[in-house]
Amino acid sequence: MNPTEAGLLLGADHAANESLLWGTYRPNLYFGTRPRVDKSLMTSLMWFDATQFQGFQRKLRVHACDQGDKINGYGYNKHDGRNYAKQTINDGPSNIAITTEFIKIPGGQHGGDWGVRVRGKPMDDDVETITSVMFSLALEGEGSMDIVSKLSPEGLVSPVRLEGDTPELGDFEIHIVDGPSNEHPQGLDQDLSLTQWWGRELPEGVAWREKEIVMENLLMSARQKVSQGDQHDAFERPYAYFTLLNTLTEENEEVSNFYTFQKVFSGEFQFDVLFRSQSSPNKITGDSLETELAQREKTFDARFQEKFRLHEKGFSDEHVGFAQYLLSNMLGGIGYFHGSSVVDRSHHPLEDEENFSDVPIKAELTEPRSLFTATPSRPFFPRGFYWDEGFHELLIGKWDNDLSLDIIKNWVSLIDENGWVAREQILGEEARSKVPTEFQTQFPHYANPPTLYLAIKRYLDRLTEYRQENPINQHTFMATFDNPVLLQSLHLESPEMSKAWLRAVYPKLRLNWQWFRTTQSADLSRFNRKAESKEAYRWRGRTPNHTLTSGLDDYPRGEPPNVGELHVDLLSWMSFATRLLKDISSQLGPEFSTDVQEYSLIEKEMLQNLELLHWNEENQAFCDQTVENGEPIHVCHKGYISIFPVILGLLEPDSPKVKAIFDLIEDENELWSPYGLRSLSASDKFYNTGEDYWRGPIWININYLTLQSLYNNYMRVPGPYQGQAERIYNSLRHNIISAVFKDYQKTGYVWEQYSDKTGEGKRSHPFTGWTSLVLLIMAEEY
Ligand code: 6A9
Repeated sequence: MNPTEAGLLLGADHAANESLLWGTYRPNLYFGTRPRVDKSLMTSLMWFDATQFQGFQRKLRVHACDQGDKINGYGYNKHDGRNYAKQTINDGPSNIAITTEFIKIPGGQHGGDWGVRVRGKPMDDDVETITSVMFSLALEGEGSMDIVSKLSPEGLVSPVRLEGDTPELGDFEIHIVDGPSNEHPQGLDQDLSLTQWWGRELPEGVAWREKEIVMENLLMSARQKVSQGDQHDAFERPYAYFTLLNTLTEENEEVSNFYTFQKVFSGEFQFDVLFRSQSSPNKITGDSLETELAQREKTFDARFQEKFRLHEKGFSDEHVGFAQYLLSNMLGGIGYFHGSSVVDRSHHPLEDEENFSDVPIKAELTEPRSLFTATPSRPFFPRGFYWDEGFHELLIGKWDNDLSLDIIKNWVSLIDENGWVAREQILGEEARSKVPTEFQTQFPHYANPPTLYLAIKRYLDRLTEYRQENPINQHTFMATFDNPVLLQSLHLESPEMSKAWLRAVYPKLRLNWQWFRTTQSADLSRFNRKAESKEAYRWRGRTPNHTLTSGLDDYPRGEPPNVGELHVDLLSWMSFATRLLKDISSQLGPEFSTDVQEYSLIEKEMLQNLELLHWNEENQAFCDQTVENGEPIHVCHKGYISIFPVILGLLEPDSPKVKAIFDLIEDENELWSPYGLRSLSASDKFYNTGEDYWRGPIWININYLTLQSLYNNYMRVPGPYQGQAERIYNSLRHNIISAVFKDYQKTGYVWEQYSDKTGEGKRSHPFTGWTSLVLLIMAEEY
């Protein structure tokens, strides 16, 4: 990289960090903010229904997203990934619909200001509703933070004010401001029209447990108050008892790094939390928050319309609302994670696994790492997954190119010196708390499909498109650094920037590809197999009935697992990855031409072997191989893996094998269902058996791959099966959109997978990772 390019990259990273410093980067919580700093200020919202004494325990759980809270639908209805977000949480059990509306105002040297307006509205007006709402602020790492409002045991007068500073955030103020017409029930010795508060000095690393910490205080407080007075009253008016102990006074001031502010409301309510950076030129106020919220909603709607043009495709306003929900939750699912993970490095990276045990031998905590990533599901999997992320970036990249490049670069930086990146990124204790121990350990010889390359290819496609539409004046782009709107397309606009970005990520990508080729290769010489070259692959890390590394967990394979297996999905991924690297490296400049040639050659070898090793004439499908009684044989379980060579566009449009795969797809006794393609053929003996995870249910990521391939490779390219491709495309697209939309209207959620029998959502929800690709399917953006 020459100095100019390096300078440009740094400049862009600095600029990106400014506009992406703060965000709703704690997606595991209903609402929480943090900056992209390893240890800094973290905020979060929690609440409970304060009308019932017994209900308290369950109700305070409303903090981290949890299916057990029985919320009747929640999620972002609008989120632009940078400056604006609006979420609704329909908490039926507490009879309150809560909205969180968030904006950022960029400017200054520390990521600008932000504000959130929290509102509550009883869902049923006839039911008495008292809601206790808390907002916590926790400071980790260096810095300090103090309440500067006048302290009194009855409570704090609005606006509550805090001041603080940290190395990364500089000096800041936080204001917590009451809305104009809140009503409050009667307290005991505290005045519930004022804000209750509690502060404490926490040791490093425990702030993420804010819910338990606050709950403990509330229980203690309630116990103390009950013991002093009338038990009956406590049952009648629990809201007056479960209030924070305002222990600090001006005389007795302690240093705290953790504060919680509590407000007890009757009926409807509203309050704002405003974060003001000392260095910001335009300080946020309640009034500017109000005006900006209205303005930004309009801007969001207009930009959404411009990007996806759904009305023009015949979709209704309801569909557009649904589509905005999909995009917004993908963006609202973006988080910043930091901490160590558990890795077992005792296995040799080339381990051949003769005895197939993945029992951790020497699981160790790694050095802490950070990751900025989208997540598959806020309540269930609020962390990064390698192959999920490639899918996420297809949507994010379409909406905000540079945000997506930032995330991809983050992932690429996690690829280690051997080319390995862990499939699941469980960074830090908070992330680990969600994963049973036996699932925490990552192994450096385990893979996961390399989908990130696809996201990068889509970036190249956008570049090409952009250059065709906008001939570039190479010398004017520097000016865009000062312009936050243009900033969002810097890497698109500037050839230097895009080349520098590609050159920065390329070496690690190549290393990752080389890691795949060495660690996941299969040994063809051991068994008598006809092949043109040595290009054949096998997923490491198999256990009986599972191939978690493939991403298709319980999809049936050869049993028992053995070193003679060849996996058709992996060779397909490898062919695809090699082709994409060829495309990427050919953009880098003439010095990379030997790489380009190498990819070209290997791609050819892979494609030849794909047909030689994996095509099964009798079944007219692509199949795995295994070894039985010393002989290699095909294991055919028709389903997603049989169609990989077509859905990754590896077969020529006039290949008769394409026709065979199309027939398999269209057959109702095999993959076709009225709601999308099922993962395993209805006529396979394992269909709907065992855990039934990838043995029948419909997954949107694979359906998306199918649609994009039909559209890009088979339907608009002349060939004998063009008509069939178009027919499949149209009905599959229609089926997927109708099923997911209908279920969203019914349940308020989108789901991890869908039933091939009823079209109903199944398992984790909301699951707004790759299921959100339905938006790209609606918009036909492939
Ligand atoms: C393990 C919970 C008994 C499974 O979306 C993330 C991944 C996908 O990458 C993968 O293809 N999901 C799919 O098969 C969710 C994985 C969650 C792992 C959690 C611990 C076990 O509880």
